[in-house]
Amino acid sequence: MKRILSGIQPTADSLHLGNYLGAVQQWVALQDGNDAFYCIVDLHALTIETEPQAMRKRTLAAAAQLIALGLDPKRCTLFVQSQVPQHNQLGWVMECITGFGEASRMTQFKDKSQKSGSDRTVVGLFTYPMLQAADILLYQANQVPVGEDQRQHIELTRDLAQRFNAKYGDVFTVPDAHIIKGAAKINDLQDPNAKMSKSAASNAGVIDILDSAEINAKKIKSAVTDTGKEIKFDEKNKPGISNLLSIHSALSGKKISEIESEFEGKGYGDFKGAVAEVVTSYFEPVRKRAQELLSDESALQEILDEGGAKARIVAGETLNRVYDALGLVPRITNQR
Ligand code: ATP
Ligand code: LTN
Repeated sequence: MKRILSGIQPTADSLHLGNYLGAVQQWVALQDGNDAFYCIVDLHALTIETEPQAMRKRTLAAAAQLIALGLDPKRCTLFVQSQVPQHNQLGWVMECITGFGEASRMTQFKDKSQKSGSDRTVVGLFTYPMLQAADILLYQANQVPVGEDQRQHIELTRDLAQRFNAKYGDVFTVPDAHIIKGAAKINDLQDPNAKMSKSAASNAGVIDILDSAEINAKKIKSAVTDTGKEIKFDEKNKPGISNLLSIHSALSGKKISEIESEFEGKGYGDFKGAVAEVVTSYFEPVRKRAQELLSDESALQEILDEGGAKARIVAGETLNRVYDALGLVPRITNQR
């Protein structure tokens, strides 16, 4: 069985359509026939200043949404990163084998630090990819299902695993990114050249899974489209329409070409109406289920506790091997 690992940050009250299509839809599919670990990466979310109450609420809301979207805690291990201390411990080791220049080249760091300026950029944002590498390598993951924006971080993780193995002996599985063509980058409905993002300046182009059907239908109907009137997939000249075609196709299961011929001779209005229908009918039951799950927080916490216990066993085994390979002197008694 292959080992799968992925993570999502609790940085917003709701997950968005890009998170689902780029990542979580694959997480759900990969539960079967694999040994899958999925992690709510709250420590990564600390790189953005958050109110403690919001952090707690968002972590539980992320768990509820992941389950409502199809993760089954009986078929996968769902856990919270901060409950598994080995992530920080291996994170430090990763920091000690990463070059400063190498870390400085990470585009997510460059983009995010540029936006906030160096005085407001925390060091944790710089070391973020090394903690992410630890998340992955602790579980000896073979595959990491993520959206396109994470490709560089997975590349770094592979480099670090190979570097460690070459120097200290074969400890880590070198993971592959699992990135699905078509859904790997869903764009903002108001700015179809930018990725749909939780941290976007405006929420007008972001489809939140926990929003009502009315709100989401309205956002889709006011999506920015291109001049012209053909419903045709052409990312360069028609980024808005192409984005909507990708969304429709990923949720309806229809091929892009099928959707194009269905709308031949019809206008943008008809097409947007159909996309709104596909999206809202898909997520309406998810929203209801997530709200039900959120009404029993202790049941959610129990699921996460159980996941954490399973994760600590696997993570602990890897960390012991790492410390041993590095020559750190082990404790001879487990007491205290
Ligand atoms: P932010 O944009 O604020 O950094 P995010 O929306 O990217 O946050 P994350 O928790 O960082 O959310 O990402 C969770 C997963 O969702 C990752 O695998 C990421 O690649 C994927 N993802 C995020 N946005 C998109 C998108 N627009 N299209 C496809 N996949 C996406
Ligand atoms: N950086 C990722 C979140 C993340 C992650 C991981 C993804 C943290 N640790 C491990 C895959 C595997 C992001 O989506 N922004």
